[in-house]
Amino acid sequence: MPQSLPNCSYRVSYAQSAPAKLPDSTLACVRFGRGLPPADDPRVIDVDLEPLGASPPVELWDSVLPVTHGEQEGFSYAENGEVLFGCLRLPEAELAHMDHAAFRAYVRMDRLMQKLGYPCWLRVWIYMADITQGEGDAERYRQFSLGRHRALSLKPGFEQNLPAATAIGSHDSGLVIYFIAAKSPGMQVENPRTVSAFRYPREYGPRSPSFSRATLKHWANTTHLYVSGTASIVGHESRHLGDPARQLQEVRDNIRALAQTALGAEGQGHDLADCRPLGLNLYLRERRMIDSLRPLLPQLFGADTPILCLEGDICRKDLLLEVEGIYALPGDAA
Ligand code: 3EB
Repeated sequence: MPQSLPNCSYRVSYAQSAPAKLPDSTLACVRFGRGLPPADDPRVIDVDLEPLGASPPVELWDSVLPVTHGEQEGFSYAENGEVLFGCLRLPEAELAHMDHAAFRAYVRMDRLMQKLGYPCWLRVWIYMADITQGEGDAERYRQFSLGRHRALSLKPGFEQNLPAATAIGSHDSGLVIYFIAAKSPGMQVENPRTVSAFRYPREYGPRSPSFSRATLKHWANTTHLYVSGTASIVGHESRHLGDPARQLQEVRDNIRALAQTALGAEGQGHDLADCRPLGLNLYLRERRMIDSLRPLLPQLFGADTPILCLEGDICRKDLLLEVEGIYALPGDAA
């Protein structure tokens, strides 16, 4: 059989439900929803955020190379020689000191990556219950950021090598962290319209959130831009308080600025509209916002863009929504 060179060792797709039995080629199967029946495959990652509307709530990461999967260091993981997918779940009982829990989680993540030979972080997803519970510096999210910073700042130059991230409040209890890592580094991309999160002023917490706005990664024959959870922030301030439609527009402008920065670094004179979205997630603080926002989605993010809408808390109380996703830069053959 003629073999064509794959553009990339994995594919992302969406489904209405998870396959009854995952094929050997699955790296990860992320199921969004509440009250899901338990799965017995460690590659299934359950995130208890309610999907809104008809969006297919299952994200499948499928490999074109042989996959090894298992459990180590408390993580479930799957790898294919190019990319490592890892997942850690912490029950509420282990989160009494969120700063310490975050520190330990990041140290363990790093240990797993080193051990399996994927030392380079690309992207991390963090879902925790009650993300904005607690006042001032005692807020869970701020305590999480404190511990994450303590772990990541152990490495010299860490602010030039931060993973893209999403941090969203989930519903039931506990913490789920999953991540992708590679054998060689991606490139951190920051947004000229917003202050880098790792340089936020003190008012947002005792230590700033250690994540990049996006990571750009060259694969065999394509380049992927992993866009962090992007909110209606300009400079370091939340914009358009109380107005979800204008927040969504500001988010699009931020994602466009990120894409332009990434494309500029690649020496490409393209725009966001030339990039191919593999999929976006839209997180809404209040589910009722979906009705007014849905008509805006095609015009802001493209008519054919798969968008999964989820009800979830944003980690700043004045923000109503956030968008994250993956884009393939122009020039791949797919
Ligand atoms: C922001 O830009 C909004 O702490 O990992 C977005 C994505 C946000 C990731 C994180 C936080 C994080 O500050 C919040």
